[in-house]
Amino acid sequence: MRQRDRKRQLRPADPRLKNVKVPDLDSLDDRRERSEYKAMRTAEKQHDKYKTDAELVPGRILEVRTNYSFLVEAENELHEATLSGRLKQFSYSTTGLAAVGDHVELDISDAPNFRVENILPRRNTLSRYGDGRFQKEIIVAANIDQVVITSSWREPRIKTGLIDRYLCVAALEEIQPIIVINKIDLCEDAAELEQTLGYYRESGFELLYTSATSGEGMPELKRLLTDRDSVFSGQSGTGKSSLINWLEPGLDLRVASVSRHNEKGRHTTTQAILLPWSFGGHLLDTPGIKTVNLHRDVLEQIPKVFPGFAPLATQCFFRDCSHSHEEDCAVLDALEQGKIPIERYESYLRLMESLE
Ligand SMILES: Nc1nc2c(ncn2[C@@H]2O[C@H](COP(=O)(O)OP(=O)(O)OP(=O)(O)O)[C@@H](O)[C@H]2O)c(=O)[nH]1
Ligand SMILES: [Mg+2]
Ligand SMILES: [Zn+2]
Repeated sequence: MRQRDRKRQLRPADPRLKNVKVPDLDSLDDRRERSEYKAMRTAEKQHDKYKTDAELVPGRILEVRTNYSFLVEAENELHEATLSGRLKQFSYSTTGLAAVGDHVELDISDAPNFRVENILPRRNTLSRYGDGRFQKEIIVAANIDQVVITSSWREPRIKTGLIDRYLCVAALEEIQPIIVINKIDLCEDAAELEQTLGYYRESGFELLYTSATSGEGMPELKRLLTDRDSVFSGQSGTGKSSLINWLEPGLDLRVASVSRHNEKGRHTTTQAILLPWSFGGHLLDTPGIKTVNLHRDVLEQIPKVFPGFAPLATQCFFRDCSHSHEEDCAVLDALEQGKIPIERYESYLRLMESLE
């Protein structure tokens, strides 16, 4: 039998499958379209009739346990809640319907069976993308104020390319970035430190040198975190959990022992839970990442949002200047004058190349 005929024979004859609508796979590849679609469905759903006896209170998803069950904060209490049947029908999406940080309406009428009846539109999302063709989106958190880009000066050695990518993501999603360089106690050459990182401060970013061992820089970090919702992100072993434990000893998050952190590919933090600070606001500790993939859609925006380029890009002769071969390019001029370190410009080119 030819291969093609065999396939035909194997096709399922189940009549129930005939009317099943499968989501258009191409639309999964386009993030903007998808979020618009989601927002539209959410808006539609808002007009659906609720159960008449529903008693709705505002809440926030602190943890996504499965596609259908969550930890929700509402009226200053924590509740286990499930997705309402009405919303379940929309959750075919690969990424799930609800994300950590989502604002919801919680039906408390049938307590202790709490139901998430409505997911409100998101202000922003911090997402990761797979690097396959479809660049599957994984939402790390929604509706957050700031991302704490946590690097360590050594162990593991600082990767400024990663900081650049994070800063682009933050700019695109309008999330306030805070660059934290931890393990500053391991730094022996302050001049090298400043030479590597001073550019970020000069470009207007919040840049902190911290040590969870000596406490250096920690009061300043605490001040920036107070009353805001922050996501800690960065490579594994940079000290995200250690910083959080220093600030909020009661949490007692798991921290890698030095020997464990030397084993490659181990991640100490695995769960994503939005936790309240005792000094106001929330925190999300995330597992370490190796790289930050951006969605290819944003390629054209990178020349405008790459760290330090924003004020220059408006001065380039071409509005869509890619700062690579064009005449009258303010970025190339600044590079020539030594105002942009060559390392940053090379990092920019690498990022652009990776999105092409
Ligand atoms: N010398 C020094 N060591 C630190 C500092 N902060 C954390 N460490 C150590 O670095 C190791 C990793 O710390 P973690 O807090 O587990 O790092 P993490 O970023 O949460 O790692 P993942 O959860 O795997 O992403 C631990 O052995 C900490 O004791 C610091 O400021 N200085
Ligand atoms: Mg951790
Ligand atoms: Zn230019």
